[in-house]
Amino acid sequence: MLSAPAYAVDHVICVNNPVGVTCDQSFAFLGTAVNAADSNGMDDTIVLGPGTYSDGPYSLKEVGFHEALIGSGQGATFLTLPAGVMQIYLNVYNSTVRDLTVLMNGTTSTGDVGLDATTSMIESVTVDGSNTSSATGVFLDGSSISASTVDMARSSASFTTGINHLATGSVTDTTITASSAYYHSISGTTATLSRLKIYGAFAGITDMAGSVAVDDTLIDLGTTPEGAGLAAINDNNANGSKSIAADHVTVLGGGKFSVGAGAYARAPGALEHASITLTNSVIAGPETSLYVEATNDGAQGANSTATITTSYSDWSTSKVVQGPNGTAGIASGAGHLDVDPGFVDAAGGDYGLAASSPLIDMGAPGTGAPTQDLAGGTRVLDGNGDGAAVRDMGAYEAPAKAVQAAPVTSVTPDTTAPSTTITAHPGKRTAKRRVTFGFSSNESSVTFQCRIDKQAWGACASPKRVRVTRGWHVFRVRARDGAGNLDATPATWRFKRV
Ligand SMILES: [Ca+2]
Ligand SMILES: [Ca+2]
Ligand SMILES: [Ca+2]
Repeated sequence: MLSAPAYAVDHVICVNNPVGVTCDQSFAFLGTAVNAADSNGMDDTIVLGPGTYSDGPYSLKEVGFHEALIGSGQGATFLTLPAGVMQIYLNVYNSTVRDLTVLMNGTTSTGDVGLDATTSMIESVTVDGSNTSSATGVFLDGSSISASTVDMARSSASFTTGINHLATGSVTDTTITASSAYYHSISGTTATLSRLKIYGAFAGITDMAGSVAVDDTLIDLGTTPEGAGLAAINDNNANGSKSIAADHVTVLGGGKFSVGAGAYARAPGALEHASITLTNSVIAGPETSLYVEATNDGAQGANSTATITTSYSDWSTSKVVQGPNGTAGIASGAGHLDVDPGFVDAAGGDYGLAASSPLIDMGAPGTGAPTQDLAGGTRVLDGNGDGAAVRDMGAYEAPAKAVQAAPVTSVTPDTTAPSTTITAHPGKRTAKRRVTFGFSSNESSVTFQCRIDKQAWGACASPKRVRVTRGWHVFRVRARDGAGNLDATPATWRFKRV
């Protein structure tokens, strides 16, 4: 991954007097600065003061060198253009872009792209295309973006795309709003998405080829019909596989015929394999939670396959469409719940888990990644106070709850006396000088007291041997339980030594 160059070693070009920067060269216009940087045979950092720059479009791409374009902050430094057709506001190659806003003109925006980045790193940038239609906010080719906002028109009629992502790269800590929020393509490449807030209409995350790994992300489809939160799909007769691995993703909203997660391998003239793995996730809004569809025309040499595998996730409905030459299936593993997620305040847009949520500590057991939730908070926490930290389902981890003391069970006082039974004794008439008694009680944990004739009660245990003189005798024994209750009717045996 490319890193931002240090000012000290770069050639610093200043535009419009940025504060606190030592400049090697200064210009009044950004267009002039970009032209200089693109042809000077060295790495450059262009630093922009606050203000609006509209003398582009800008293309920062000197082959063999790394360039950087750094503003004075989102909402302070604006790059914009007058209305025009099919224009790219900022085009960068092998560059870093940071701390600025690209403001897209909504007058004639069809085909426009706010920021087109190849093998570049975008950080803390806002692309505002909220008045556009049929436009794309950010085009990433082998590039990554973090801590940014891509704000396109969201209505289904606007046909906007938030981020179109080719090849390998990451999207992190970013909010995307568009009618179709995020696309990935290019076979054999993986895009890594973490901690995103996605407000879409037709589509949240769509993988057309290759793989997408997404974690700790919220996808809200609004009320648009036929939207899909997670879709592995390419209907263009393109062979190959598309797969999405979703962990801690929450899908909300969706109108008629909407789908939470859909794997589609249905292009007739292609051998397709579409798969989605859903773990620790929540499908709360769409009409059909999980949808798989597979078929082809029979001339592809094998079946097309569509598969969804879920575990430790909350979802309700599913649909399997298996046409000719298709293999479609849903594998529901351990930990499936079908419950109301119990959000903190869904109406107010807070999709954290309330303390009473049935999703708390119901995710996959064990530690490991991810270790942060969508809010950047710690995973894993003990949200139910049972002393064991287990991950929650969905994008947010509920706060830790203090471990509860073991419940105090109310004890009914023991007021029942034990009873005592003599189990062994001499005959009524015996010639023996020493006789033996055995005895027991109906309660355990008792002690015994014995008495012979008029002697005092004394502690004893079974068997008890007693020495007796000739004549009649009486042996008594009584049990005493742990609560101190004493048998009021001692067991008695009368006998005569002859
Ligand atoms: Ca240069
Ligand atoms: Ca938890
Ligand atoms: Ca717990």
